[in-house]
Amino acid sequence: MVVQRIFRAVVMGPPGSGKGTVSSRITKTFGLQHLSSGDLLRANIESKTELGLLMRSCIDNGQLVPDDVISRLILSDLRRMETSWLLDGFPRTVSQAEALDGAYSVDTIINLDVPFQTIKERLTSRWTHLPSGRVYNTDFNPPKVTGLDDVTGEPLVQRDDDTPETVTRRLKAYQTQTEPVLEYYRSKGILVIFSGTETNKIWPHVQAFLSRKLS
Ligand code: G5P
Ligand code: MG
Repeated sequence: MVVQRIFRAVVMGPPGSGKGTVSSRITKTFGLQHLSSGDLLRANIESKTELGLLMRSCIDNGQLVPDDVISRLILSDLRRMETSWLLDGFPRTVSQAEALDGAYSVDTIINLDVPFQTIKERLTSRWTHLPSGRVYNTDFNPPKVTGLDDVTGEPLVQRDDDTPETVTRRLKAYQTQTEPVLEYYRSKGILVIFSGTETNKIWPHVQAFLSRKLS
């Protein structure tokens, strides 16, 4: 099904909850353009832009980058995109949510509610193709050839912020800075929560919800 009318959605959830995995399934199934704040920041680090160099230590330490920096980056990319889109990893603070609200009206917030214990186990076995943001997992969705991206054959890497200590800091940042955003959207009546420990069990519910929403 390809989206016919303007539709803007955000995928939220703690680090490692499956935002990237679910976003790529939504993109494939519904043809929505996907923008991930983390992929965008990592692309800046990879190509050594001034912004990437400045933000690197924040990201490697598991802290959020400043609101004004990320809001400017995302809003300027959204202006270049199609009118319908799917955001992943932004907004992550109430101030970012207000900045997004000032520019666009969002139809729905899909929140992936996955227990922290499940997340810690996943992230240490994640492998990423940095140029595309495609993610693999040695247990859950291994690449066809170990260490190589299925599409390009290029090498996969482990993210610098996927060490157990940094994951703990990222989860803490999520609790203190991002959980209040859920309340913000709940009060606007657009928050939908999908709970579970396995993406393959959560996904059919997300798919059914979006099919209903878009039909
Ligand atoms: P990111 O890049 O947005 P996070 O921490 O929010 O990073 P992350 O780590 O990218 O989120 P995800 O996208 O939610 O996780 O999850 P994923 O990659 O799809 O899945 C995680 C792993 O689990 C993968 O290996 C996947 O294959 C596997 N998996 C999925 N489902 C299952 C399953 O059912 N079972 C199993 N066994 N495995 C599964 O942000 C990074 C940093 O950038 C900065 C911050 O510093 C942040 O820490 N940043 C921002 N700062 C300020 N404001 C913002 N808006 C920012 N956005 C990014
Ligand atoms: Mg991600």
